Amino acid sequence: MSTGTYRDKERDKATQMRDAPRGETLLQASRQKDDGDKGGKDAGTAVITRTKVATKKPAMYRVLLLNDDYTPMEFVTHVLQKYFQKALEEATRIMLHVHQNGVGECGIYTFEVAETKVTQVMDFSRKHQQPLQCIMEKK
Ligand code: TYC
Repeated sequence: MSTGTYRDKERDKATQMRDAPRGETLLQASRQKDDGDKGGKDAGTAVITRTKVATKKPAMYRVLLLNDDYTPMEFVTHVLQKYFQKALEEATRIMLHVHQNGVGECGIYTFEVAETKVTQVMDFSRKHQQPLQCIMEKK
């Protein structure tokens, strides 16, 4: 059950989207055709149901690394390679961007993938006693 935090609500939404039926009824038209004086009970009754497949792009989230004065540069590039599938050159570029600007983007993902990455990086940093911070924000 949701405890009502922003994070819980976003997770509920993501789950609902995943489990929602794919079709959505847009029009249900029922037409009573005049059957003149023939007196037929249900003669000329038509039910037309048109169904449109409702496709909706999922909300996307940026995963960001924050700079600090303590975490070694090599640790950050390792994190970018291990959890964000970056090659060493790209990992180094992102790490230096964070080092110089205070914050930088590691990738853009759906809510549940972004949340998993943040948790993985935070757990890994804590395990290695580094203060590195990883956050997510809605695009
Ligand atoms: N500023 C850190 C240093 O000089 C390196 C660093 C880069 C730390 C990026 C965190 O997200 C970070 N050792």
